[in-house]
Amino acid sequence: MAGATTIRGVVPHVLMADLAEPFAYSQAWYRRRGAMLVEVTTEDGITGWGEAFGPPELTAPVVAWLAPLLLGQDAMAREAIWQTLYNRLRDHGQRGIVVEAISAIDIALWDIAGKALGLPVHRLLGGPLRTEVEAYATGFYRRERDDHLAYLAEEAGQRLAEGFRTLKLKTGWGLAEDIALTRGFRAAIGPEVGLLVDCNHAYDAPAAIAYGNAVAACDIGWFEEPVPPEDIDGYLEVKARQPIPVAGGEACFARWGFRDMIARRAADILQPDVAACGGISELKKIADMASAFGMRVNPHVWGTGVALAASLHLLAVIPDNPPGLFPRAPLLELDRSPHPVRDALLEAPIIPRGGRVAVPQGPGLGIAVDRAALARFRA
Ligand code: SMN
Ligand code: MG
Repeated sequence: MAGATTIRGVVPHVLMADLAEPFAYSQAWYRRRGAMLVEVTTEDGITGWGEAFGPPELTAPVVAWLAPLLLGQDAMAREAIWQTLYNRLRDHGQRGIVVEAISAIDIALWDIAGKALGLPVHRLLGGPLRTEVEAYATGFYRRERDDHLAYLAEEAGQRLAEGFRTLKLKTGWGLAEDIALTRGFRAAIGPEVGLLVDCNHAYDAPAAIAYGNAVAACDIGWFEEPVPPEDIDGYLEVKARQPIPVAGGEACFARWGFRDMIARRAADILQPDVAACGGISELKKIADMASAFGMRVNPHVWGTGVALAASLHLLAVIPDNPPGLFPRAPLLELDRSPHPVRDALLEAPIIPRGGRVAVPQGPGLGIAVDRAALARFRA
């Protein structure tokens, strides 16, 4: 069926930049940082943008492989297209790189739908419930230095001066070191600042339980990815045997990947990433499942302004859990670690004010990609 919103082009863009100072999380060092953006264009000249989490060099070929399935389809048929793409690679996909590539395409189709209708994505989703969200600051990575507590405390001072009220510390450097670092960091930031910790599944269940009990007095809001994402029984043990609420989900994919986490109540807080879990369409379904089970949803966000904007539109409609006059609204994850591509990509960057971020109000994702930045960082 040919029409105005018929898809005419699907182009993956691989962008990459060197970092001035390498940093590590518990699984790897980063010396470069990149992005994989998908540009989908229609017959009537609308351009939609999407983004995939995960290594750009791996997700881009999957998008290129899927592109022929999209050409000639109606971009408004997001749900039908999602099912076509997922089903076509189900026997070889279901998670990881494949679902990340589908996520980027789905986000671009929502951008197109909003632009075609002249409405921001959160209004297509039936929102907004809220027009701005409180952000927590992600960063606090390990650097190639020895004075870890000193540079982390300095970084904390910068974030607090910017208005953030909650900080997420990276751990996973060994149990004894993590306990000392967590206590030292809490002492450095004082008792009033919100503190979250994320070890990126550096522990098994006994180590995670030992850590959680050892830092019980540090008033930690959540303990993120205590054990590997495949170990649901490990999550349940950690939840039962240490006092900190458990978070996870940035390495879970699609409704089926979250089904067991939710049905077994393996975490207190779910963290689907819009650029990984299957896009805006799939994150909404996951959030609705979580709502039915009374679980909090705080999306994981780690990309450029494209993924950030998509996350903000979802944050505008994720239900309060539970609702009430004084609900606990979901938090935005705002990565403040260096990312040259992210910083240059949008014509008008999305910036926090007083630790809060406004949901974009323009049509679609409500952002404009700077073509000069695309050219500058092309890998
Ligand atoms: C994270 C995400 C992506 C790469 C490294 C670390 C982190 C987070 O777990 O939650 O932001
Ligand atoms: Mg994490």
